[in-house]
Amino acid sequence: ISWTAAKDYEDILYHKADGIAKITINRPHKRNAFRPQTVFEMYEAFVDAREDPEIGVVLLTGAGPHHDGKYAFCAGGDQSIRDYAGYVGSDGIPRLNVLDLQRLIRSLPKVVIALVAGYAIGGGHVLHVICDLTIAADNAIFGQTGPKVGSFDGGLGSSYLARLVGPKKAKEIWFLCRQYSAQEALNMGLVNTVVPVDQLEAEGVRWAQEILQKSPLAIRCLKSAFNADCDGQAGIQELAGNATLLYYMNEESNEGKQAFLEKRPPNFRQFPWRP
Ligand code: 2NE
Repeated sequence: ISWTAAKDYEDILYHKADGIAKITINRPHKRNAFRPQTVFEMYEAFVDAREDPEIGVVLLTGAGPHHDGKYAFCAGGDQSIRDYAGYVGSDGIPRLNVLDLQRLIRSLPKVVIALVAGYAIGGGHVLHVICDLTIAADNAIFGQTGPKVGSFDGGLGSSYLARLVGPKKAKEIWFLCRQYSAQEALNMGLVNTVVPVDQLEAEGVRWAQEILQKSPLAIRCLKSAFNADCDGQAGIQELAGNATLLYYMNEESNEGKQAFLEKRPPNFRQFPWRP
């Protein structure tokens, strides 16, 4: 696949090719830990991918390996700039803006696949959890650290994790802060497959290409249906929004609009009340 740089950023790389967008966290010296700037850039790239009708799948990954040979997907929030009330950027304002990014990924009407090589730790682990699919390299290491470093994610980072691996396992992951291998992650349903690290991106592209052969509207509705109950009213809003989208594409809906524009009563009697 021949990637084209879609935009230049400081903390991430953003590429596109043949219906696929690739967002790469590019702070390998920090095991790809994120600062507010990193998250703002990822947010912008995800919005760009959402708005681009050519794009159906987004790959989220981490740059690497670093000079020491180690790989990382993401090691969570950058602890060196963590201060009272959050992570502090160049504007001096503390933020937890990764939560906005989590919601964007959840509600993106396209498939997001995490490609995890090396560490997916802390808030970086949560990022892969909320992606629709995860492909792990054989060197991937998964874990939460919150209670060890004075943090926690009680939102999707715990409730949705519990849906993936079950409540007992999710509590173990958070309470003990252990690290788990790719094979252990596969066994507990935390990832979809494990591949050799040098085949990670190629495997991600293969999965994306397979998805791109499918019906965009079917995938869109399925994603919101899978997420609706866990996402509460916002999930139902998204699912219902898809129903409205489909209705707008239907003659019955068009009759209402046309009648209004033509200043006549709508003729809905021509449409059946289906069983
Ligand atoms: C990821 C892990 C296990 C890797 O260990 P190792 O031994 O392979 O690498 P090392 O030496 O720890 O890290 C390499 C360099 O990356 C930096 C380190 O400080 C080190 O820098 P130098 O000493 O070479 O200058 N680095 C790694 N992770 C960093 C981080 N998160 N922030 C800043 N610098 C980091 C090991 O590095 C590790 O355990 N990292 C910390 C993981 C962690 O606790 N993350 C935060 C969890 S809280 C969170 O993400 C969060 C949340 O809970 C709620 C909302 C938002 C965020």
